Amino acid sequence: MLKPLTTDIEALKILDERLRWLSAWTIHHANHIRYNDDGLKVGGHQASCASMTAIMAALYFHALGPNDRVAVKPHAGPVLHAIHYLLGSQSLEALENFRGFGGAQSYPSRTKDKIPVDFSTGSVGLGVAITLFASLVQDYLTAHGQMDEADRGRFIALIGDAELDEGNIYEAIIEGAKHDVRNLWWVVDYNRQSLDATSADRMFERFDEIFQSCGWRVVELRYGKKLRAALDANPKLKSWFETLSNAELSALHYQGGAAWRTRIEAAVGKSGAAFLKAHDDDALASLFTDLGGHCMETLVEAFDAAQDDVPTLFIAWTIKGFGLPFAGHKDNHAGLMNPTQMAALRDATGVREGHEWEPLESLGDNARPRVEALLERSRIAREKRSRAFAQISIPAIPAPIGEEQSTQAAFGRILLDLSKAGGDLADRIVTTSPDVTVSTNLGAWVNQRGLFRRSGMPDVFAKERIASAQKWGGSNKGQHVELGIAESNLFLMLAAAGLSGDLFFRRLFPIGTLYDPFIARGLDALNYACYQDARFLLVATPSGITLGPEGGAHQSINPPLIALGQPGLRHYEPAYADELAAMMEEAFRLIDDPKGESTYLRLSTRSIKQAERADDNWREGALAGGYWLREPGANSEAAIVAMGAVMPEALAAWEDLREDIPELGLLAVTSPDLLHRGWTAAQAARWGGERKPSHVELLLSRLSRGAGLVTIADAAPASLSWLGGVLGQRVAPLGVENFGQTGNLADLYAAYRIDGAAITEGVAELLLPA
Ligand SMILES: Cc1ncc(C[n+]2csc(CCOP(=O)(O)OP(=O)(O)O)c2C)c(N)n1
Ligand SMILES: [Mg+2]
Repeated sequence: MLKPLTTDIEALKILDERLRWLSAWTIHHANHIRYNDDGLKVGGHQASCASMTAIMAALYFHALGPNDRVAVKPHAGPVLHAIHYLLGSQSLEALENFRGFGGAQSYPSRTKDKIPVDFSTGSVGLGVAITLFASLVQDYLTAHGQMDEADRGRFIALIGDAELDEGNIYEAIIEGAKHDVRNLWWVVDYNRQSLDATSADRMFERFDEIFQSCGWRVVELRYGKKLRAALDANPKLKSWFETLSNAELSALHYQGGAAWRTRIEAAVGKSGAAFLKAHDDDALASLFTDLGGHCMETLVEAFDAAQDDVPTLFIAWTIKGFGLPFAGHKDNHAGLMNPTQMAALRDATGVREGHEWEPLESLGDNARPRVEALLERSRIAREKRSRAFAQISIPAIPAPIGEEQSTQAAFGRILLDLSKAGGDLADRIVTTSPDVTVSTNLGAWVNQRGLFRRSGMPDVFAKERIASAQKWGGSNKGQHVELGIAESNLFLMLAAAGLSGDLFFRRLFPIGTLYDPFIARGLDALNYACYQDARFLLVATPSGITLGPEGGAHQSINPPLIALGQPGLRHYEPAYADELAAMMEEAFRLIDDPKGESTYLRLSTRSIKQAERADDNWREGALAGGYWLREPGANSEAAIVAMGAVMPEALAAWEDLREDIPELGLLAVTSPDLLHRGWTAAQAARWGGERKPSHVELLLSRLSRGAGLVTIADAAPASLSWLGGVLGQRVAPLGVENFGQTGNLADLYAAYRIDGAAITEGVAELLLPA
């Protein structure tokens, strides 16, 4: 049932026009007015903004509720800033400094922008899909009684039509269908143009079918009221109009009334005569721009009609650059109006020269209070909220007992023990995995805590009494979200769950598991999660060539390097179970620390003899990135530097060489990432006058200046070889630079030269006189 139209459509139209003006002006100011001292193009997307000002006005000033959250298409960032400027939550300085240092960001950014940004966007497709996972997290929280039903909101993505080519969107809706997601509105700004040109025609017909088969309602807003009436009155004209290709339609929008007339005359002949007579060229141009996405009545009606929780895709037809001189031109994506064109737009909008930034400039006495009333109503709903942290006490996590263990098995044990012990942390942990739950050792945890399914899922095998180690029943109290094999979805799920404190005021402790090599599959989504400062624990296992016979395409080499270059993600690579326990405790603490970050644990299936500890002194070093597993002698000339699963080889080589080189040390690196960060931070601090050596400098200064380091890891050798640069020590880097061969460990380690013999040779070479 349609809700009656109580909305002040006229006031919304005024706001639409204001948004078009202010977004264009903000970009113009940054490009043509602000002093540019380096000559670099500033840029901005006036056409992409103009395309969706009506949609955004209808949403922000009419349809959005206080708990609704929106991902705005990156290139409409200036419209979002304009909205907040009108609402009083964006400053003039930030707009004047659009795309400048500290100013309003090019693309909406949660962490860098001062206005409330619900989801950062920029890499197209990701902002769309995260809304789906945020909705899933909301369902999770309400089902678990951690969030009030009354605080539920809707998740909205404003999408560019070309953005729909991003495959991650389809991975997301497939996953969403399995979980019966709801409370989603995705609004496509269907301007039929991408960056390069007009977009291909054929595929778009299919999009609605794809969405519908995933359980979505598809609402096409093709026509505005006026255009629909005109075309309905003239069926021939309508069928001709509907055969126009994207390129033809865009070209006509650009060319204007006279071109429409010529084409209509040629296409429908006499049956169009009366219609053409009734419209002069200007009226024709204006009528044909009355597409659904520019017609306020149509938009408001459509949003009002979709008040249930069925996920809904709105396809709103628009014109890229609507109302601007390059409307419809295929090259307008990064097009900027020149000063003359800008002045014409200013005059047409009724803005006086010199008053360009006035929010409600030149509004008459009649319109002003009505527009102000709309703004006032929306203001309450759009305030920036502070981030919420759980502030729970993270319990000490004891190391699992066992003389021989793999870090992967220890991970499973730690979670199982946590679950059994219960408590705040265990209740707030949510695990997720793309179909590798069992093989990454999450199984015991899932047996304890269950799968999350909003509407329940029977464990058929258990019911039939078929023996299985794994329970596989779902309920709305389960704490594991099982995903299909789509690593991009894993990272988007971690992003959404990792923002639960920000979005829902309830911090979860998300843990995601996958095989280490497949991080690469979801890398942009991982980066996207970190960019928004989502907090989670990523457990990647197995890793390296140490998985032996499993081999081949499952071997991972470069993730430590990826982690080294990824802000917001701390890499730990433990060799022993006690290190892992300390790291997990630290990772949970970091999730809940306003200044914390996410953690990536690179684990292994190799069972190794555990370290005998005389005390706890190793712990602090292990958390800081490394510690001396075997102390070097005074002024030592050499050290073995090893990370993770190859520690037994390093220890054995150390034992062998000790007789000849009694001062030889063995440095266990637990995080090249932290060592490197500490090194550069200490250097930066020195320039500021603070002289405090970093952890890695302290570690390496135990050796002589000219000492040699043999570095070894089951990873790219560059993960550790940089250590030679810290104090200028020489390095023999061992590691894996090739992959794809199966084999047992001895064969593989020998072939790739990460065995004891290679270490011995490396040490010998470094100690031999040149
Ligand atoms: C992952 C990714 N690839 C490429 C780009 C560069 N890019 C920015 S916008 C755009 C085209 C967008 O077209 P559309 O989604 O239709 O948006 P419009 O500007 O037409 O509204 C491209 C290719 C990007 N931002 N992200
Ligand atoms: Mg487009």
